Amino acid sequence: MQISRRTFLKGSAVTTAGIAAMGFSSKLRILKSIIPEANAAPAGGTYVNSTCRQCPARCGIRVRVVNGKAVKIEGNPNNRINYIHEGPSAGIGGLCPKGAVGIQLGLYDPDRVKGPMKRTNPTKGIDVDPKFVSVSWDEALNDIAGRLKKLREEGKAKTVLFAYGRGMGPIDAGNIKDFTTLLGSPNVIGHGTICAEGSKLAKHYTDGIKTYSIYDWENTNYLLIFGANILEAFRPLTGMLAEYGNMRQGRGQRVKIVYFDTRPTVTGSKADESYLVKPASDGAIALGMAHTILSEGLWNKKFVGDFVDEKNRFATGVTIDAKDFKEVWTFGLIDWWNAILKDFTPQKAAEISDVPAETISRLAREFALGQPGIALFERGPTCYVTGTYNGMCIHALNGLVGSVYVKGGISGIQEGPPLGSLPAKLEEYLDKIALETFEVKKEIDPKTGKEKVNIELKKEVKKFPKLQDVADAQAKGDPYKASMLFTWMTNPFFSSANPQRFWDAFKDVFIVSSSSWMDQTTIFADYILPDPSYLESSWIAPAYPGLGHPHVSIFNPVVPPLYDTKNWFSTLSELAKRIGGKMGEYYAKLGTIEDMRKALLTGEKIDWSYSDIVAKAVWWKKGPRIPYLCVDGKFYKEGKEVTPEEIKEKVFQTPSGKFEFKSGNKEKKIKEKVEKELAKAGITDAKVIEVKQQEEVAKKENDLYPHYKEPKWAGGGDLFLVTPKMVQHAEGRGANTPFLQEPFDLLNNRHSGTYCWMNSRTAYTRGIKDGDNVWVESDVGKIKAIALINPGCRPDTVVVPFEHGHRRAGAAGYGKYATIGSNPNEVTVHLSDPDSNLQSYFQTKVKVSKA
Ligand SMILES: Nc1nc2c(c(=O)[nH]1)N[C@H]1C(S)=C(S)[C@@H](COP(=O)(O)OP(=O)(O)OC[C@H]3O[C@@H](n4cnc5c(=O)[nH]c(N)nc54)[C@H](O)[C@@H]3O)O[C@H]1N2
Ligand SMILES: Nc1nc2c(c(=O)[nH]1)N[C@H]1C(S)=C(S)[C@@H](COP(=O)(O)OP(=O)(O)OC[C@H]3O[C@@H](n4cnc5c(=O)[nH]c(N)nc54)[C@H](O)[C@@H]3O)O[C@H]1N2
Ligand code: SF4
Ligand SMILES: [Mo]
Repeated sequence: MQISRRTFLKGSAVTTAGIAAMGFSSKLRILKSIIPEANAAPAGGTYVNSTCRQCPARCGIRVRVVNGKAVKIEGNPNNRINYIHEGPSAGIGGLCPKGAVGIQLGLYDPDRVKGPMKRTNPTKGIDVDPKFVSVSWDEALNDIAGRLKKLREEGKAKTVLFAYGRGMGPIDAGNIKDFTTLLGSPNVIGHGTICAEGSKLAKHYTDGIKTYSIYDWENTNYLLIFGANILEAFRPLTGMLAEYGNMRQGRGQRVKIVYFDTRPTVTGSKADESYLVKPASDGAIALGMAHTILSEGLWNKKFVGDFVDEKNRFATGVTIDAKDFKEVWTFGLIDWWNAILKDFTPQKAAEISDVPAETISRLAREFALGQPGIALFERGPTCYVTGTYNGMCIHALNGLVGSVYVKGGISGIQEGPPLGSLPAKLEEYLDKIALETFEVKKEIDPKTGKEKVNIELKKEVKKFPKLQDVADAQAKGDPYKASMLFTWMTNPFFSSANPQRFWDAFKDVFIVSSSSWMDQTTIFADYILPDPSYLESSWIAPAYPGLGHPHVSIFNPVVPPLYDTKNWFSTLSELAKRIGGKMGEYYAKLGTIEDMRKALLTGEKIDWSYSDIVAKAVWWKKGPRIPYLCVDGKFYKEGKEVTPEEIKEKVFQTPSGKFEFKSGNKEKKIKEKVEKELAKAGITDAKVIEVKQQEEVAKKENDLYPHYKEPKWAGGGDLFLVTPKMVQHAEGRGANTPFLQEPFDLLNNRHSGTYCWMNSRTAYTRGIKDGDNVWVESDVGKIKAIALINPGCRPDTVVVPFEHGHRRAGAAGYGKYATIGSNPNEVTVHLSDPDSNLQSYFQTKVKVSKA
C-alpha cells in the first residue's frame, strides 16, 4: 500500500504533533493496523516481512522494528529466492552484505532527499549548484501537470521521456507504461541496455528464449564460468553464496568450478582453476572447446544426434557432408562446423585468449565427461561490441553436451505469476491525443477463443532509442528534441558510458527526478519528487528469472515514512488527475497503490489469502525448477512425454524448434531489418524484398553462427580497462553507505576509494608506485585514481571498479562517501553491441600515468 506520511497519519487518526509524542506501543498499533500480522518479537519490537531492493534479485527480508525504528534486517525464510534449500543453514532466509545494510543505505541515510524540491538556478551543469529549495507537493505537481497538459495540447506529448530502472512488475515501476500510454508518449525507456541484455540475446539466438537463465545448482557437477562473478555480483548474490557452500562442501559430489575473467576476483580465487583471459576472447575459448568436444567424439549423441554410420568424422580442417549426420534436438551443427569450427583449433583459441591450448582441450573433455554441468556467463564476455557472439559460443557448449533442460543443467523458462486484473481497462481510457500515438487492436486468440486487446504504437510514430543513446539522439534532434525527462530508479548521467554526453545534451531539458538521493541525473533536475525508501513502501515484484516456478515478492512499509516523500505510482496518479480528462478518470478508477496491489494479488489462481500474502511478504506456487525436462533425448512435462510442437512453442523458441547452432532467429532479424530499410525507401515489392534479404543473409552468414571476431578497441590507450562491480557495491547506489565502504575489500586489503589496480610490471614501466595518484585517460576523458599494485592483474589490463566519483554540485550531491574518487565511466567510450544493444562497457583502452 502507498502510505505517504500524511495518509499514514490520517489513517490512524492522529496529528503530526501527536505522532512525535506517541509512545512505542501506539506506533506499533499503527503498524499492526497496516500489517495486522506483524508479529511481536520476543525481546520487544516487531518483525515486519518485506523485500530487499538493493539489487534486482528481490530476496525476502524480515525487519526488526524497535520503538518505531527499523534496527536490523534479516532474511525472510518465506521467500524462495533467498531461502536456503540445502546444507547446515537449510530452512532459513539468507542475506548478502548489501541486503543487510538496507537500514543505513535505504532508510536512515542523512543525505536522502527529504521532500519535494525545486531548482532555482536556471543554469545547468555537472558542477553547477542547482540551488534547490523546498516546495509543497501541490506547487510542484500543479506546475509539472500544467506543463504536461500544455505539451499535449500542442501536439508534443511524445517529446516527454520517461527513463526507468529496476522495474519488473506492473506496480514496481510505478505503473509507468500506463501513464505514458495515456499521455501519448512512446518514450518509456528501460535501463536493460546498460545492464545485461547481452546474455539474453545470445540465448535467444541459440535456444530461442530471451531471458536470464535458470541454473540447477543443486544437481550440477561442473561449472565453466566466463565472466559471471558469482561470489561478488551476479544475482541473487545471497542465493549464490549459499549455493556455493553447498556445491563445494554441503553434499557428496564436490562441484568443480573453472573461472575465466580478465582480472583477479574472489570468485576466481575460490575456484578450482582460474584463468586471466585477454578481454573479449571468451568466444574463442569456447570455440576451441567445441572443436575438441566434436573432434574427440564427446558430444551428447542423444541430444545432438550422430553420424548415420556412427563413425566420427570431425577432424581439423575436414569439411563434412550434412547428409552424413542426423541431428536430434539441435539444428545447423554441420554448417557451423564447416563454416567456423573445423579450423578453430584449441591452438588458435590459445593464441587469441592466452589460455594454453592443452588447458582448453582438457577442460573441454572434463566438461563433456563431467556432465551434468553448465557453461555460464553474464556481463564479462558480453560487454563488448562482439558480446552477443561471445555469449552464443559459450551457450553452444551447453547445446553440444546436452545440458539444457536437464537435471543439473541450464534452462530458461521462468513462469510468471497469475496476477489478477487491474480495476480499470487501459484501452478504454485513451483519448484523442493518446490515439495519435497508439492504436487499440482487438483480435480473437485462436487458442483460447477469447478476445485479446493490444495497444500498439502507430507505425509512423518515431521514438527515442535505447537509454545510452538518448543523449546523442537529443543532441542531434533525431527523432526529435525531448522537452521533458522523468527518471525513476535510474541514473544514466552517471551509469552510462561517457555520461558527459548527457550533461551536455540535457542542459535545456526540463527534468523531473524521483530519486531519493541527489544523484547525478538529479543535479540537472528542475524538480525532485522523492520516492520513499523501499523500507517505507508498498510494492509487488514478480521474481527475476532463476526459480522457474511463479513467485512474487511483496514490499511492505516497515516503518512510517520518515520524510515528506510520495511513492512514484501516487505521484503519477496525482499528475494524471491534474491533467484531467480520461487520464484522470483512469487513475481515479485504479485507486490507491494498495487497491492495485490487492487487485493483482487476488487473481483467480492466487490461492493464498491476501492477508497471508502481505504478512509473509511473498506468494509462490510450488513447481519444478525445470518444467520441461529432457531425459535421454526425450522431453517430459509432469512425467508425460511432450510433442515437438509443444517444444517449439515453449522450450526452443526457434524456427526449427531446436537448439540452433545456425541461428534462425538471427536470420529473421537480418531479414526484418532489410524489409524495414526498403520500406523506408518506398520499396514494398515482395520479390525484390526477398532477393535483397537473401543477399544480405548470404553476406552475413558468419553472424548466424556462434563465432569469434576480434573487436575494435576504442579510447586510444594501450591498456585494457575493466570497470566491474565489487561485493560492497550496489550499482551506483551503494557508494554512500559507510557499512559497505569501510570494510576492507577481500582481494586488496583497502577500503573505500577509486583504485586503479595494475600489475607490478605495468606500474614499474610507468614509474608508478603503490599508493601514487595516477591519471587514467582516454579519448573521452581523464580521471584520477590511486595506484594499487596487484601482481594478479594482467600486465595489459587495468581495473577501476565502478561506483565512486558521484559529483557534488554545490550543496547538492550524494554524501561524503559517494563523492570520493572518480567515475570510470567518464573515461569509457560510448559504444554498444549492435545486436543486443548492450553498452560495451569494457571496450575501452586507456593510458595510465603518474599524476
Ligand atoms: N555486489 C553487487 N552485485 C550485483 C550488482 C551490484 O551492483 N553489486 N548488480 C546486479 C546487476 S544489475 C547485474 S547486471 C549483475 C551483473 O553481474 P556480473 O555480470 O557477474 O558482474 P560484472 O561485475 O558486471 O561483470 C562480471 C565480470 O566480468 C569480468 N570481465 C570483463 N571482461 C571480461 C571478458 O572479456 N571475459 C571474461 N571472462 N570476463 C570479463 C569483469 O572483470 C567482472 O569480474 O550483478 C548484480 N549483482
Ligand atoms: N562502468 C560500469 N558501469 C556500469 C556497470 C558496471 O559494472 N561498470 N553496471 C551497469 C549495470 S549492470 C547496471 S544495472 C547499471 C545501473 O545503473 P542505473 O540504472 O543508473 O541504476 P543505479 O545506479 O542503481 O541508480 C539508480 C538511481 O536511483 C536512485 N534511487 C535509489 N532508490 C530509489 C528509489 O527507491 N526510488 C527512486 N525513484 N530512485 C531511487 C538512486 O539515487 C540511484 O542514483 O549500471 C551500469 N553501469
Ligand atoms: S542478493 Fe543481496 S542485495 Fe540482492 S536482493 Fe538479495 S539480499 Fe538484496
Ligand atoms: Mo545490471
